[in-house]
Amino acid sequence: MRIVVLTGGIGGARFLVGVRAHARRIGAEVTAVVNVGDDVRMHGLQICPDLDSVMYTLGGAADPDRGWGRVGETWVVKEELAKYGAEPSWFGLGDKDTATHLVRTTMLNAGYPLSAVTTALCDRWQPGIKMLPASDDRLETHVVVDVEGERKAIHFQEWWVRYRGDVPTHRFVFVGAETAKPAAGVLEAIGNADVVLVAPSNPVVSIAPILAVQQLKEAVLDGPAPVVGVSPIIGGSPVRGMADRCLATLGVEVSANGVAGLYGARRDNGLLDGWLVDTTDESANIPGVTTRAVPLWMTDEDKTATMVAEALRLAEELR
Ligand code: GDP
Ligand code: FO1
Ligand code: CA
Repeated sequence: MRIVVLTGGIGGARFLVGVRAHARRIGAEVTAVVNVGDDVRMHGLQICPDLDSVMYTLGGAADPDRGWGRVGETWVVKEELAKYGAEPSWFGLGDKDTATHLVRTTMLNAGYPLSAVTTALCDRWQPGIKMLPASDDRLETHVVVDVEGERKAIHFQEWWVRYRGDVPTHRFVFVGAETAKPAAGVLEAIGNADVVLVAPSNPVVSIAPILAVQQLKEAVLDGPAPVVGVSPIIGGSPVRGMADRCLATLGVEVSANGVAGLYGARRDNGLLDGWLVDTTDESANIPGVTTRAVPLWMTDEDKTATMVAEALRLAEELR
């Protein structure tokens, strides 16, 4: 069986730990198609937060509390940059993390596509699944906000890290989406998939930027595989992060139903055939989407693997 997972960073990475565990039990292959909308050039380095969250988490090097970056990280480079007054000083550039960005930026400057760079970095981390960026082209999430008395678009990282989303926010723009192509290997993976899972990632700034790559979205919608999503919202709020703030910006209800409605039913040219909601959201239902209530707390690998097994079972029923 070939499983493709559309994923963001922290939440998606934890989901992928369960997907990998279950895939090993049933002998399935896993390909993660990872959001690149968070990617940012800072201090001359190309930083890919969601790819790195997935790579470090599956490689066993992620800091579990912080959620992003490396366990045992130090911040000497960051402090030295601040002493030079090198902006942005609000972004947490870790020393260990900087080595990843240096290797990646060197390879990108040498002309390698991000997909090849990711494969090279994974050679060290051995994530145990195939990791692909959604696109090898520039695709950045920018956010239209009101700051210092003016309306402007800022990079997602500035919105998320500098402002913590705590500014009047009007919309999210996926810069480059009109021309971005699926990364090498993405269309093949989707075309060969037996099932496509949508990780319990932030629907607005993790999943939507992936689907903004038009040919990728079409490949999923027109592909042979059933699409089963997992709600990132339990009992009306996100388990962590700012998905509620993101959904509110879109005027979408912060609920499992609201997210499923945003994704849409496949029969109505939307994304979902199936939708897993938490047992506390039993009443969720979206016309055209088969909803199943199972425990959705990813508190450990086994619980997540059980949730993944449920998603695959639902996909089988929907085939
Ligand atoms: P990010 O890119 O680093 O923000 O990570 P993702 O977008 O991949 O995932 C963030 C989402 O994961 C948040 O909206 C959380 O609600 C969701 N999440 C985190 N932990 C859990 C969990 O245990 N269960 C579920 N269902 N969702 C979770
Ligand atoms: N998130 C923060 O909240 N604060 C930071 O200083 C920060 C630095 C950072 C550096 C590298 C990296 O790969 C991720 C980093 N993140 C940081 C997370 C990043 O903002 C992600 O885009 C969010 O977690 C949403 O996915
Ligand atoms: Ca992200």
